[in-house]
Amino acid sequence: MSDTIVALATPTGRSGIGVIRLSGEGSIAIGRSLTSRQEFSPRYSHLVSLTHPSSTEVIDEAIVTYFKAPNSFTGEDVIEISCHGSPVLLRQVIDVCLAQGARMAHPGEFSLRALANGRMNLAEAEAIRDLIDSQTVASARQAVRQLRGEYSHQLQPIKDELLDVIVILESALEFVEDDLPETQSESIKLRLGDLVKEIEGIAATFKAGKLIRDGLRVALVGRPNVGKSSLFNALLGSDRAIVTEIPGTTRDQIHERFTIGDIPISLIDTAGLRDTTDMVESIGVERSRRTMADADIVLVLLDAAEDLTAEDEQIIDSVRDLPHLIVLNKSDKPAAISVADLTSAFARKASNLWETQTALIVATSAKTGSGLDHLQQAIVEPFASQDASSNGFLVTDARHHDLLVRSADEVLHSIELLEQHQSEEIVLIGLHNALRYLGEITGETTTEDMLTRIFSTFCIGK
Ligand SMILES: Nc1nc2c(ncn2[C@@H]2O[C@H](COP(=O)(O)OP(=O)(O)OP(=O)(O)O)[C@@H](O)[C@H]2O)c(=O)[nH]1
Ligand SMILES: [Mg+2]
Repeated sequence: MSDTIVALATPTGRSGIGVIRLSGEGSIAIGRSLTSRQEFSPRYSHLVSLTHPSSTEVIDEAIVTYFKAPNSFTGEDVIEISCHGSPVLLRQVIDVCLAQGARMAHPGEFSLRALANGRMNLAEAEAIRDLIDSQTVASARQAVRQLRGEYSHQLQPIKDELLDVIVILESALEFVEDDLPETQSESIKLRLGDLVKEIEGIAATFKAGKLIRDGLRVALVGRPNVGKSSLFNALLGSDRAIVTEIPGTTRDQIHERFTIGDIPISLIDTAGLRDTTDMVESIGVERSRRTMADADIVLVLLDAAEDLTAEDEQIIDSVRDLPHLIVLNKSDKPAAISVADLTSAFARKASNLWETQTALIVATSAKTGSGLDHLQQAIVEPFASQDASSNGFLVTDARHHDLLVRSADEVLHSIELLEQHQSEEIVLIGLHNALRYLGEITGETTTEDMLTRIFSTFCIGK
């Protein structure tokens, strides 16, 4: 018998309603002990007075809904109690549930039980987590697709095809004395080659999928006073960071989130980079350097109204091997440097300093807002997916991506072994691995249906 778990299903804090969820065999008994009601009809809302079991004190008026096993989210008896959303009250109700024999649920434990009871597969359970965590409409949409079983939908034909090939090779192993006939071996190689393309095609959507789910970390760096905090505020559309004309205003980093199109952006304002004897500022400078290394893209700000300084050059040099953009800010002021000047400076120095790439340069004014659209496009462009083959379904999870890549590698390796005329036994190892990796995405064990498939091709009596 599984123990009964309880948790608050809505966020902590004050709200109109707060929902407490119980799952397990003891749920219904706990529901009874909290109310004067003895029977709950499944899937009906019952308006009840919640009372403390040890006294007759009424705690709240609530709606109780009973989901009878196995027709519930977890597959067990589930009771949902919708109370008024007072943290004090909700705590009290949970305490009563605990006193009546429930225990606090671990994170994700309701979904885990749903998985254990076959109510959903692993990819679907992961989709629930992603849906709750999603930061944009696009990532929520992907999670819903995955939740509705689209993974199985995408992977099933691939798994079927892989199984077919496995069956042929297993049968050959069993019945054929010599090697596979050349024609059959050729056709198997072709079929496996197509499979590799299909698996790799799905895996390739991860670039776009990761982008809409996790987004990008974008760091603003530059020497003091070039307008990092001003640009930070302008991109967010709020006066979040302190801006003054005093160099060294920003001491600590500030993170804020916003979106560019469908892509969540975590924007980081940093302390201006310079040699300083000020203790606090130098810690800030050290942090800025670390942030640069961790960012998906670094925006190096320059002041368009001042000549390039040695500090600017040092900063540009330090991001040379990192993905970065050069932002020529304060472009509303009379220009001391222009995009054209900088481009030719880069070209001149191409042999030594900025040799690896022609940096993209964008002119902006944090003051007037000019160039901000262009900058936003330039930030996301290198990450946007060029591949349109995905029919809209995207792999968003690194675990799934890893399994797809490993699966494709195994199939590729098997093709190589076939080409070397290795025995079916050896070729099959990789194909079984590939199938297992695909099965791990949805969390199923494929062994049993594989056996059924294989034996169904055997003749009676064998
Ligand atoms: N004209 C003009 N002034 C700007 C622009 N961007 C920033 N400024 C001014 O430049 C000064 C410095 O701006 P900040 O945003 O504090 O600069 P910062 O790079 O964050 O500076 P530190 O935090 O000291 O490293 C302020 O007086 C801003 O008003 C711009 O695009 N045009
Ligand atoms: Mg600043």
